Parts: sequence; C-alpha cells; structure tokens
Amino acid sequence: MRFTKSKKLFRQASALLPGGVNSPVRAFRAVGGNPVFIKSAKGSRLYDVDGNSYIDYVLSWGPMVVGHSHPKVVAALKKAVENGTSFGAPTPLEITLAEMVLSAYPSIEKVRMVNSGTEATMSAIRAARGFTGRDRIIKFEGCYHGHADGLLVKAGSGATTFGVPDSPGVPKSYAKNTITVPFNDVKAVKNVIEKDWKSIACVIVEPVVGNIGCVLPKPGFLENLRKLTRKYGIVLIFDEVMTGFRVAYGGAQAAFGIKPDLTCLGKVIGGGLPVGAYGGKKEIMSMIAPEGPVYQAGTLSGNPLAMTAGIETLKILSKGGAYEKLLGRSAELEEALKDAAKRAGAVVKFYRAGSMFCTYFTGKEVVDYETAKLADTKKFASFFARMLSNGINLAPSQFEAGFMSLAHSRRDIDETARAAYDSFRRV
Ligand code: KE4
Repeated sequence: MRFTKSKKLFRQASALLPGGVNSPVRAFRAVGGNPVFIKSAKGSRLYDVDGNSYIDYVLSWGPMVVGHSHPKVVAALKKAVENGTSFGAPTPLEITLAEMVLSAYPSIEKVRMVNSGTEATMSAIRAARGFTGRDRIIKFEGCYHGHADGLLVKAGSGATTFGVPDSPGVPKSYAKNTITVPFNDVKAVKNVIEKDWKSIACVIVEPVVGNIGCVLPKPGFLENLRKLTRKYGIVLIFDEVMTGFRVAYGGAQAAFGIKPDLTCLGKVIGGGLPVGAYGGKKEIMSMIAPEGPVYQAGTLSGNPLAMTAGIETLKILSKGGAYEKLLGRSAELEEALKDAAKRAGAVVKFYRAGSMFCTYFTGKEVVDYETAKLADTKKFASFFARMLSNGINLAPSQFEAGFMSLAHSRRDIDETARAAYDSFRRV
C-alpha cells in the first residue's frame, strides 16, 4: 500500500492544526506512522486519498451502525438540506427523534438534544447538581465522558492513550469535586458513598467501558450502583453515548436490566452528524431551562440535518431483525478473531458487548483501568500496522473499542479473519 498523498496532507495539516488533527485519537501517535486521509466511505468500507480501501471497524468512533452512506440516510439528508440547514426554532423532527428515543429507553421521560456527547454528560451532571443541591460527583477510572473540565480526571480514550488522564488546564478546584474509583469495585464505591453521600450529586458510569477498550460490568456491579445511589438520593447517570443503540437497541440499560435516573446519548442517534442528548426522570429534567432554573442551551441543538440522519438510522435499526443480524454478525466476528488468534498462537483476551469489542494483548482478564493498562501496547501497535496494510481499519489505540455495522458482510468477516491471522503471526 502507498500512502503518498496521506503523508503529504498530514504534513500540511500539521502546520495548521495541533498535531495535524481535530481530535487527538485520530492521530497515529500511539501506534506510529501517519494518519490515513479519507476521501469517501460506503457500507463497511473506507476509501483513502491514495486509492486504498479498508474494511472499517472504527465507524466514525461508533455512529455509523447502519454502515457508511446508507442510501436511506443519504436520500433523507438530501431532501432535508433543500429545506434549510438550521432555523434556531423548533421543528417537528425534534419530536420524532425524541419519541423514538423515549420509546427505546423507558427510563427517559424527557430528553434534551445537544450537539455532542461532551455536552450531554456535562449538562446531565449540571442537572444532577441542580436537582440534588450537591457538588461532588463519582466517576470511574478509565471511563471517558467527553472533555469537560472535571471529567478529565483519570479519563479514558485519548487521555489514556496519550498518558494525560488528568489533563493540564483543569483547575484543581474543579477536579477536587470529582471522586474516582475503580470500575467493577462495589466496595470502593460503597465506602465513598457511605462516608460522603451528603456532598455527592451523582455517579456517572459507562455501563460497558468502551474508552479503555471494552470492559464488561461484573454481575451485580451495575445493580449495586443502582441500589446504593437510590438509598442515598444520588442521581445515577448512565453515559450511553457509545453503548446506546449499540449494545442493544435499548442500550446497556436494556441489556443489563437497570434503570438509571439520567442517560446520555450521542453517536448513533445522530447517524453520523454532530449530536448528543440527555434525558431521564421527569422531576430531574424539569429542572432544565426554560422549565426550570438549570441553564443549558445551544444555537444548533436539535439541528434538522442531525435529527434527520438520526431518525433514518433508528428507523433502519428498529426494523424487525436488524439487531439479530447486527449481533449475529458481531458474534461471527468474535469467533473468527478468536480462532485466528488461537491458530497464530497469540496471547490475547477478547471482549464483546453487542456490536462493540476489543482485543487486548494480554493473558490476564481485563476488568478495570489497571488491568487494561497491562496490555502490551507495542504488540498492539505492530498488529494495528499490519492490519492496516492488510486493508483493515482499527482504532489506532489499544484503549478504544471496535464497532460492527449492519453493512459488514460474511465476506468482510472472512477477509478480516485472514488479515488477523497474518497480523497475529507477525506480532
Ligand atoms: P463527543 O463529545 O466526542 O461527541 O462524545 C464524548 C463521549 C462521551 N461519552 C462516551 C462514553 C464517549 O465514548 C464519548 C466519545 N468517545 C470518543 C471515542 N472513544 C470519541 C472520539 C474522539 O474523541 O474523537
């Protein structure tokens, strides 16, 4: 494969953008080399500026669950564009998407649309603070909830990949209100809550941690979070920006049977356009302006194009059989990758929740941030590079989840398995 044009573009971009990118995880710093510049995408495939094509397991970091440039999404967007791209006034589309979200997430009684996952979590926390009159929050090590101040404490995603889990620029006075505990450690949460509940507004959690790969909750962990928070009047926030409409149509809360007080969504509900949403119990959501005093706003919130892409994506996903197909294909991929690793003699641990997954280069079970960090990032880097040159696009970090879409075919999986066998052997 040749990357001549990508290399040239990256040199140009690096003079103009910090690190040559508009989001750190896109740079290949953790795996070496230059990021590939993309020209177009269709179905399960990405096409770069040098004419190479890849089977894509990044899917724009999650949103493209029906595949890239799905004909129905594209057609609806074309029509929507003709009507105008933003009005700063309500549209019927916001009602349609809100209805779809509410019917898929029974815990959500009212929802507010925003423009990113970061806005969703930041605003949900503000709502929880406004509702309880308390300031402190509990988050879990390695969970990433966007880049708001106070959430960049022991954060996952790029913050872990690049070794800045506690970001400079976050005032100590903000960070001191964030208490971090290990994921899957009920005792640690219990200790903090029993001691300090009077000052704790909320517990925010990625129910499956996709920002240090794919870490599953141990049986009883989420149930215990629910029990403890209910007992002490603490708001339980599920950050389902990644897991929403991905682990199951109803997200991790449906898969694990837990009802959080607030839920954050993003990615899939925008069908590839900028979006986020937060919602939950009526009594908390009615705190939000203009119904209540907690202020939160947005020039482009509920944007008609984002609503359109989200509605069309959810329509496709909610059709009979779509999830069975998506989860069936994801299970096939799991089998194929595990088999390739075994045949190649690679020591890895593979985890999957619905249509998100991660292959860790370690022999130990991964249950939290500390155990995820034991994975061999050098081995991952060489696996990543070989996969890329075999035409498979993975996230350029050991600490990110991979994603499947409805567009991935049996042939794609076979091709991925062949590439994986070769790449595991190289490692
Ligand atoms: P955005 O602000 O990037 O839309 O969403 C923030 C966010 C919040 N919560 C969870 C659970 C998330 O996974 C994210 C964003 N995820 C990363 C990928 N791990 C987005 C990719 C990027 O930062 O470029």
